[in-house]
Amino acid sequence: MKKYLVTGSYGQIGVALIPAMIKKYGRENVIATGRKKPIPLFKELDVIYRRLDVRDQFGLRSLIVENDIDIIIHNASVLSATGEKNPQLAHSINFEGFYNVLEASRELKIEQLFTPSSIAAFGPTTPLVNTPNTTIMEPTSIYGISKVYIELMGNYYNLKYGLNFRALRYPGVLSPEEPGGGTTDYAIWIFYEALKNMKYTCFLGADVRLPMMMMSDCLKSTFDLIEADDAKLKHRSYNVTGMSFTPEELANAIRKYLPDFTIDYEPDFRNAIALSWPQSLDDSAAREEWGWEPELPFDKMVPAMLDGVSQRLGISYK
Ligand code: AKB
Repeated sequence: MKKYLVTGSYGQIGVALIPAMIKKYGRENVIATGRKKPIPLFKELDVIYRRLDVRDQFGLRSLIVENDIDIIIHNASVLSATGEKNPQLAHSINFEGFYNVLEASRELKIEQLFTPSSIAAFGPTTPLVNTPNTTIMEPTSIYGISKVYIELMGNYYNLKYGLNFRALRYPGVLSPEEPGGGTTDYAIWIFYEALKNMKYTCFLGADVRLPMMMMSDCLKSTFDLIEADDAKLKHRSYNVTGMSFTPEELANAIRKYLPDFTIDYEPDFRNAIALSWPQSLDDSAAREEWGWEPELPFDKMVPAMLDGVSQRLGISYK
């Protein structure tokens, strides 16, 4: 069995990924790391958790060596909205942190480095409808620029040093867990506010269409790419998507379950970020090269989110 190290393990994706990895690979083979104290869920599951700031290259290398790590999943990142509030923090974590992980992976001969990229790697000059896997990438957010850096450096280390680098351009990822610092987060908060207050004020405009996927599909794509046969891969970074919708379409779908739900719109700086991102993605490269196929469509996502969020809030809506 391989040994895995996960950075940024208590983020929205990490809290779903770590339990799924433990189930798949065994508790003793998954080392979760992060800058803060372990979250209660990790204590409950007896997760092996080590404190790590990815900017600390010595701490990172010690963990890799002491735990005999084979594969790194590098999730630590400042997301789009937080990044615009603090570009300097985003630069130090997203650029310097990634460079440390990349260099440690090369020097310590890590078998595979997986890092999420994002739809944020695209920008206003990209064709924004059915965005191809290979196209213009001129993002305007610090987060998006860091994702282009990650993709290009990962590809460079693959060509120059043979590092087995792989990345997925995640769209907005939907799960009942509370998200933090992203632009696509509205599509989760809307469920919290609908269930608690029957109304939501959206920070994006009514017609801003963005690609999204359910967490189960995000985890599926991650495991599928990590386990894909290298000989089949013609790219290092892949578009993946599950659905695309606007806030208004999502509100209409929620109304089928909560007829009294209302939404209004007060677009802020995140609206401009969202307008510079793809509305939908062409994920045919992932489908053709490693068999990617999403499982959860829009009409199943809405009741799944209502069930999940209502459970977390202890509110019954049926
Ligand atoms: C964000 O909104 O910043 C993230 C992303 C799309 O990468 N969810």
